Amino acid sequence: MKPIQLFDTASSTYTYVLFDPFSLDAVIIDPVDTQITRDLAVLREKGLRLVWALETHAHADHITSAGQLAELAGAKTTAPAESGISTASVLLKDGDTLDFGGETIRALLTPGHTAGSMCFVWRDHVFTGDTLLINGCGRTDFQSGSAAELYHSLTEVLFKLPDATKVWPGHDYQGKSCSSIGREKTSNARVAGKTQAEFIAIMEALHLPPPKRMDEAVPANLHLGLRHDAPVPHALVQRDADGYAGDISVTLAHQWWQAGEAVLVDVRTDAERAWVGLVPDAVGIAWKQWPGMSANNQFDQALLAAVPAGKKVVLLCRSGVRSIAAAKRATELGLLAYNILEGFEGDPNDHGQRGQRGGWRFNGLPWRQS
Ligand SMILES: N[C@@H](CCC(=O)N[C@@H](CS)C(=O)NCC(=O)O)C(=O)O
Ligand SMILES: [Fe+2]
Repeated sequence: MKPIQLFDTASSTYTYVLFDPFSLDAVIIDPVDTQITRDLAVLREKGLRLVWALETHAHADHITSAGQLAELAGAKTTAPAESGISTASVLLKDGDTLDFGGETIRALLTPGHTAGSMCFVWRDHVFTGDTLLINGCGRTDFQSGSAAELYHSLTEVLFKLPDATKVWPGHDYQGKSCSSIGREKTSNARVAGKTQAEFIAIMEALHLPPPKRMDEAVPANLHLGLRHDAPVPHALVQRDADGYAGDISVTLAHQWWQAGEAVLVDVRTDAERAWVGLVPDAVGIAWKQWPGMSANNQFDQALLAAVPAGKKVVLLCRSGVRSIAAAKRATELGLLAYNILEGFEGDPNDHGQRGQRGGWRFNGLPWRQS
C-alpha cells in the first residue's frame, strides 16, 4: 500500500491521500487551497470517502484547503494541539491515533520547524511535513521554530523509526519525492553525523528569505484556510414571522451538522436524489412526492422519526422552494426548522467563508460523494 502523492508546483508542496482499500475511507495530509478541484477529483475518481483532513503544522508558504474539505467533502479536520490552529475538530497530542476504515495513523510531536509540528506514521510510511525533508529539513527561523528542538525531533524521534520506513516530505524543492529513514539518517546533509551544536550552526547560517505568502498564509491557516474575518452574508436570516426559524448558509448548516446540533433533511424526490445524488449526511424525506397525497402524512411521520428531541432540522431541496414549504410544515409539527438558502444548486452570492463557491457544489463537483 502506497500513499497517493500529489504536488503543488507553486509552493512545492506535497499533499498525500491515504485510503483503506476495503472501506474506501480516506485521509488527506496537508492539502493546498488552489488544488482543491484536483483533490476532490482524485477522491471522486477512486470513490473515496474523506474521513480526515490532517495538517502537519500551520503552513507559512501556502493556504490549506482543510477547512473547505470539511465543508465540501465532509472530512473532520485535525491539527497538532500546539499549532495554534484553533478551529480543527480534533487537536492531536503526541501518540494520538486516528482511524480510517481498518487503518490507523499515529501522530508524533516533532517540534522544531514550528513549535507544534507533527509527523504522521501510517504502516511503514512517515509523513514528515516540514520536519524532515529529503536531504534537508524545515527552517527554524520563525513560528516559534527552534533548531535545538528540531535536532531532537530528527535524531530522537524520527530516526528511531525503523530504517526501512518510507519518508514522505511536506515539500521538495529539487524534484525528489520519497526517501527512507535509513537513508536520511546516514546522508541528510544537515543532520547526518552532526552534533546538535553543528546542526544549530548550519540552521543559523541559512539566512533564507521569508516565504513570499507568509503574511497572508499564517493567519489564514490558523483557521484552516477559512476566512473567519470575512462577513458571511446570509449566514442566518431569522424567519419566525414567515412560519419557520430561519434561512441559513450551507456553511452554517455544515457547522451545525458537524457539531451534532442539527439533522439535515433532503426533501427532493427519490428520483431527483437518485439522479443528482443525496446530499451526504442528509436524510432523504421527499416533500409531496405524490401530488394530491392527503395531508402529506408520510412526510410528517418520517420527519418526526428522523429528528431527535432537542435537535434542529435543516431542510434543503434543489432551488429552495420546497424546503421552505417543508420548513413551515416542520415548524407546525413543533420542530425548530431552518431552510438552506438557494437549496442544492447553491447561492452564487454567498461569498462568505466559502469564497467563490456556491451551495453544495464546487466547480461542478458535489459537496461530497455519497
Ligand atoms: N521560497 C518559498 C519559501 C520556502 C520555505 O521557506 N519553505 C519552508 C517550509 S514552509 C522551509 O522550511 N524551507 C526549508 C528550506 O528551504 O531549506 C516561498 O516563498 O514560499
Ligand atoms: Fe512549513
